[in-house]
Amino acid sequence: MKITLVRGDITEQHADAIVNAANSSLLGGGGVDGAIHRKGGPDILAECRALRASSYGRGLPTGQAVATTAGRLNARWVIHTVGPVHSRDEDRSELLASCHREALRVADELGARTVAFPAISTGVYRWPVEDAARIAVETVRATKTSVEEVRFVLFDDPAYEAFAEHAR
Ligand code: AR6
Repeated sequence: MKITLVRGDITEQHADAIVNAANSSLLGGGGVDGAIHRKGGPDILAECRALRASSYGRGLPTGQAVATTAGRLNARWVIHTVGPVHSRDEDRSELLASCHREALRVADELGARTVAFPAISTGVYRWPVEDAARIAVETVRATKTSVEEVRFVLFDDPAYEAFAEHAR
Protein backbone atom coordinates (compact mmCIF):
# COMPACT_ATOMS: atom_id res chain seq x y z
CA MET A 1 0.00 0.00 0.00
CA LYS A 2 1.30 3.45 -0.82
CA ILE A 3 0.71 6.61 1.16
CA THR A 4 0.27 9.82 -0.81
CA LEU A 5 -0.25 13.40 0.37
CA VAL A 6 -2.28 16.13 -1.25
CA ARG A 7 -2.91 19.67 -0.13
CA GLY A 8 -6.52 20.58 -0.75
CA ASP A 9 -10.19 20.03 -0.15
CA ILE A 10 -11.16 16.40 0.36
CA THR A 11 -14.52 16.95 -1.33
CA GLU A 12 -12.66 17.63 -4.60
CA GLN A 13 -10.93 14.26 -4.52
CA HIS A 14 -11.64 11.33 -6.77
CA ALA A 15 -11.25 8.10 -4.80
CA ASP A 16 -13.16 4.89 -4.13
CA ALA A 17 -13.86 6.04 -0.60
CA ILE A 18 -13.62 9.36 1.21
CA VAL A 19 -13.28 9.29 4.98
CA ASN A 20 -15.38 11.75 6.98
CA ALA A 21 -14.28 13.12 10.36
CA ALA A 22 -17.80 12.89 11.73
CA ASN A 23 -19.31 13.04 15.20
CA SER A 24 -21.27 10.31 16.96
CA SER A 25 -24.64 11.68 15.85
CA LEU A 26 -23.74 11.01 12.17
CA LEU A 27 -26.08 13.89 11.39
CA GLY A 28 -23.53 16.42 10.17
CA GLY A 29 -21.48 19.25 11.62
CA GLY A 30 -18.77 21.71 10.59
CA GLY A 31 -15.32 21.20 9.08
CA VAL A 32 -14.85 18.22 6.77
CA ASP A 33 -18.21 16.81 7.84
CA GLY A 34 -20.10 19.93 6.80
CA ALA A 35 -18.21 20.12 3.50
CA ILE A 36 -18.92 16.46 2.66
CA HIS A 37 -22.64 16.75 3.33
CA ARG A 38 -22.91 20.07 1.44
CA LYS A 39 -21.15 18.80 -1.64
CA GLY A 40 -22.31 15.18 -1.47
CA GLY A 41 -25.97 16.12 -1.17
CA PRO A 42 -28.90 14.74 0.83
CA ASP A 43 -28.47 11.05 0.02
CA ILE A 44 -25.59 10.83 2.49
CA LEU A 45 -27.64 12.27 5.33
CA ALA A 46 -30.56 10.01 4.44
CA GLU A 47 -28.32 6.94 4.85
CA CYS A 48 -26.88 8.32 8.07
CA ARG A 49 -30.39 8.74 9.45
CA ALA A 50 -31.20 5.16 8.44
CA LEU A 51 -28.10 3.95 10.31
CA ARG A 52 -29.23 5.86 13.40
CA ALA A 53 -32.65 4.23 13.10
CA SER A 54 -31.16 0.72 12.79
CA SER A 55 -27.66 -0.36 13.87
CA TYR A 56 -26.52 2.85 15.59
CA GLY A 57 -29.46 4.02 17.66
CA ARG A 58 -27.10 5.56 20.21
CA GLY A 59 -24.75 6.96 17.60
CA LEU A 60 -21.43 5.79 16.18
CA PRO A 61 -18.93 5.28 19.02
CA THR A 62 -15.59 7.09 18.93
CA GLY A 63 -12.96 5.07 17.06
CA GLN A 64 -15.45 3.15 14.92
CA ALA A 65 -16.34 3.54 11.23
CA VAL A 66 -19.33 2.98 8.99
CA ALA A 67 -19.97 3.51 5.27
CA THR A 68 -22.69 5.25 3.29
CA THR A 69 -23.09 6.29 -0.31
CA ALA A 70 -20.92 9.21 -1.41
CA GLY A 71 -23.88 10.92 -3.07
CA ARG A 72 -22.64 13.46 -5.60
CA LEU A 73 -18.97 13.27 -4.56
CA ASN A 74 -16.43 11.74 -6.94
CA ALA A 75 -16.33 8.57 -4.89
CA ARG A 76 -18.42 5.46 -4.33
CA TRP A 77 -18.55 5.62 -0.57
CA VAL A 78 -18.09 7.91 2.38
CA ILE A 79 -16.64 6.12 5.40
CA HIS A 80 -17.68 8.01 8.51
CA THR A 81 -15.50 7.74 11.57
CA VAL A 82 -15.55 9.57 14.88
CA GLY A 83 -12.23 10.86 16.14
CA PRO A 84 -11.55 11.50 19.82
CA VAL A 85 -11.58 15.00 21.25
CA HIS A 86 -8.00 15.75 22.31
CA SER A 87 -7.40 15.70 26.05
CA ARG A 88 -4.40 16.86 28.08
CA ASP A 89 -5.38 14.60 30.97
CA GLU A 90 -6.02 11.36 29.17
CA ASP A 91 -4.17 9.61 26.34
CA ARG A 92 -6.75 8.93 23.65
CA SER A 93 -4.21 8.00 20.96
CA GLU A 94 -5.54 4.47 20.69
CA LEU A 95 -8.95 5.82 19.69
CA LEU A 96 -7.40 7.97 16.97
CA ALA A 97 -5.43 4.96 15.72
CA SER A 98 -8.64 2.92 15.80
CA CYS A 99 -10.37 5.41 13.46
CA HIS A 100 -7.72 4.72 10.83
CA ARG A 101 -7.73 0.95 11.33
CA GLU A 102 -11.52 0.73 11.31
CA ALA A 103 -11.87 2.96 8.24
CA LEU A 104 -9.46 0.63 6.40
CA ARG A 105 -11.33 -2.43 7.63
CA VAL A 106 -14.59 -1.00 6.26
CA ALA A 107 -12.79 -0.07 3.02
CA ASP A 108 -11.65 -3.68 2.68
CA GLU A 109 -15.18 -4.94 3.22
CA LEU A 110 -16.38 -2.63 0.45
CA GLY A 111 -13.52 -3.50 -1.89
CA ALA A 112 -12.24 0.09 -2.00
CA ARG A 113 -8.73 0.39 -3.39
CA THR A 114 -8.14 4.14 -3.02
CA VAL A 115 -9.12 5.87 0.20
CA ALA A 116 -8.80 9.59 0.99
CA PHE A 117 -8.44 10.59 4.66
CA PRO A 118 -8.60 14.04 6.22
CA ALA A 119 -6.49 14.86 9.30
CA ILE A 120 -9.02 13.36 11.71
CA SER A 121 -9.49 15.17 15.06
CA THR A 122 -7.15 18.07 14.19
CA GLY A 123 -9.88 20.69 13.74
CA VAL A 124 -12.81 21.13 16.11
CA TYR A 125 -11.45 18.23 18.21
CA ARG A 126 -8.14 20.12 18.74
CA TRP A 127 -5.62 17.30 18.36
CA PRO A 128 -2.14 18.78 17.73
CA VAL A 129 -1.51 18.10 14.07
CA GLU A 130 2.10 16.88 14.45
CA ASP A 131 0.98 14.16 16.83
CA ALA A 132 -2.13 13.29 14.83
CA ALA A 133 0.03 12.96 11.69
CA ARG A 134 2.40 10.55 13.45
CA ILE A 135 -0.48 8.40 14.72
CA ALA A 136 -2.27 8.42 11.37
CA VAL A 137 0.77 7.47 9.29
CA GLU A 138 2.10 4.85 11.74
CA THR A 139 -1.31 3.23 12.05
CA VAL A 140 -1.99 3.08 8.34
CA ARG A 141 1.48 1.62 7.75
CA ALA A 142 0.92 -1.03 10.40
CA THR A 143 -2.53 -2.08 9.16
CA LYS A 144 -2.89 -5.10 6.93
CA THR A 145 -5.25 -4.07 4.12
CA SER A 146 -6.05 -4.59 0.45
CA VAL A 147 -6.31 -0.81 -0.02
CA GLU A 148 -3.68 0.20 -2.57
CA GLU A 149 -3.51 3.93 -1.92
CA VAL A 150 -4.15 5.86 1.27
CA ARG A 151 -4.24 9.53 0.35
CA PHE A 152 -4.09 12.06 3.16
CA VAL A 153 -5.78 15.26 2.03
CA LEU A 154 -4.53 18.17 4.09
CA PHE A 155 -6.32 21.46 4.18
CA ASP A 156 -3.45 23.79 5.12
CA ASP A 157 0.35 24.01 5.04
CA PRO A 158 0.98 23.09 8.70
CA ALA A 159 -1.07 19.91 8.30
CA TYR A 160 0.64 19.08 5.00
CA GLU A 161 4.09 19.61 6.53
CA ALA A 162 3.24 17.51 9.56
CA PHE A 163 2.11 14.58 7.44
CA ALA A 164 5.07 14.99 5.07
CA GLU A 165 7.41 14.69 8.04
CA HIS A 166 6.07 11.24 8.88
CA ALA A 167 5.15 9.91 5.46
CA ARG A 168 8.60 10.50 3.93
N1 AR6 B 1 -11.00 19.03 3.16
C1 AR6 B 1 -9.94 18.55 3.86
N2 AR6 B 1 -9.67 18.89 5.13
C2 AR6 B 1 -10.51 19.77 5.72
C3 AR6 B 1 -11.65 20.31 5.08
C4 AR6 B 1 -11.88 19.91 3.74
N3 AR6 B 1 -12.93 20.35 3.03
N4 AR6 B 1 -12.29 21.15 5.95
C5 AR6 B 1 -11.57 21.13 7.10
N5 AR6 B 1 -10.48 20.32 6.96
P1 AR6 B 1 -12.62 18.91 11.52
P2 AR6 B 1 -12.42 17.00 13.76
C6 AR6 B 1 -9.45 19.95 7.94
O1 AR6 B 1 -12.96 20.00 12.45
O2 AR6 B 1 -11.33 17.79 14.40
C7 AR6 B 1 -17.28 18.48 12.83
O3 AR6 B 1 -18.17 19.48 13.22
C8 AR6 B 1 -9.27 20.84 9.14
O4 AR6 B 1 -8.41 21.92 8.81
O5 AR6 B 1 -13.37 18.78 10.25
O6 AR6 B 1 -12.26 15.51 13.67
C9 AR6 B 1 -17.81 17.08 13.07
O7 AR6 B 1 -19.21 17.02 12.90
C10 AR6 B 1 -8.62 19.89 10.13
O8 AR6 B 1 -7.22 19.80 9.91
O9 AR6 B 1 -12.75 17.45 12.25
C11 AR6 B 1 -17.42 16.82 14.49
O10 AR6 B 1 -18.35 17.39 15.40
C12 AR6 B 1 -9.20 18.53 9.77
O11 AR6 B 1 -9.81 18.69 8.49
C13 AR6 B 1 -16.10 17.53 14.62
O12 AR6 B 1 -16.12 18.58 13.66
C14 AR6 B 1 -10.24 18.01 10.75
O13 AR6 B 1 -11.07 19.05 11.21
C15 AR6 B 1 -14.92 16.64 14.29
O14 AR6 B 1 -13.73 17.34 14.55
